[in-house]
Amino acid sequence: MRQFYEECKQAVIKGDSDLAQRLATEAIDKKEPILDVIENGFVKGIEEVGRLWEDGAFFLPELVMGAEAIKKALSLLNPVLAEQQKRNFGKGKLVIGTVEGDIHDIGKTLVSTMLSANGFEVYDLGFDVGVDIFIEEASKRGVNCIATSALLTTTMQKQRKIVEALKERGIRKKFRVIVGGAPCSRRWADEIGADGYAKDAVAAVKLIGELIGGS
Ligand code: B1M
Repeated sequence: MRQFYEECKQAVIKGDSDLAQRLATEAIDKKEPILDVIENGFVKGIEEVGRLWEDGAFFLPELVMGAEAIKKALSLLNPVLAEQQKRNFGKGKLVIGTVEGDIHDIGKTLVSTMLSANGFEVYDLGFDVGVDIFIEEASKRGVNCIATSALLTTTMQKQRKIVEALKERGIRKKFRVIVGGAPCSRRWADEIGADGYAKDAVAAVKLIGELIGGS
């Protein structure tokens, strides 16, 4: 199994979308545990791409190709993940999106998939979502939670803006606000007055279940 995860990781590092798709199909055909394949294989690959880019060994084209490869694999794996994880303990409704100025959506989509699979009613607003859009959509759809993803140290400031805007409009108490994404932390959530932080998709399901699952 370890060898198979390594092949998935290498496919992303090489930016080989065809290979990534073939390996994803193989994992599905062999009924592998899809969350493990994603986290121990493909995600390890994109993390390594990020490291190589930071070290100056990779340039933007390699970063983009790695992202394309993992996205191709996830487009096949996410629907199967949703089936494998299907449970029904969630009752809450939420909006989720990547904040304005930020187009990183791989992790957000994974979180969104896992939440849907666990019975939550999820409105995925996509990426580069403005503060007003988050609030308007949350109000319009009558959700209990606004879940925000940010991958850049610059764009994470928009998570603070969402909390502030809710306060300014006198509707802060209507929504639980959750933050996630690589630069975020529990400390960041506390600092900006959010209701919680989750480090990954599994933690997000648990946290949101605790906060709004019974509502
Ligand atoms: Co970008 N990028 N990128 N990038 N990129 C990072 C984030 C970076 C850390 C790379 C690095 O320096 N090592 C760096 C940010 C540095 C910083 O802010 N200090 C960076 C940069 C600088 C940039 C650009 C500025 C590069 C440039 O153009 N010069 C640019 C910005 C574009 C923009 O958004 N405006 C850019 C562009 C891109 C691509 C388009 C090429 C591509 C994104 C493609 C896409 O998403 N559609 C990309 C990628 C792929 C990365 C890295 C390599 C990988 C991100 C990823 O998908 N990880 C990333 C390095 C890294 O993070 N190690 C990097 C896999 C994913 C499953 O994990 O998203 O962390 P993640 O999600 C996890 C958890 O964080 C959590 O659960 C997920 C599943 O476990 N989680 C949540 C996420 N959201 C959550 C929400 C929750 C709860 C949990 O509740 C609401």
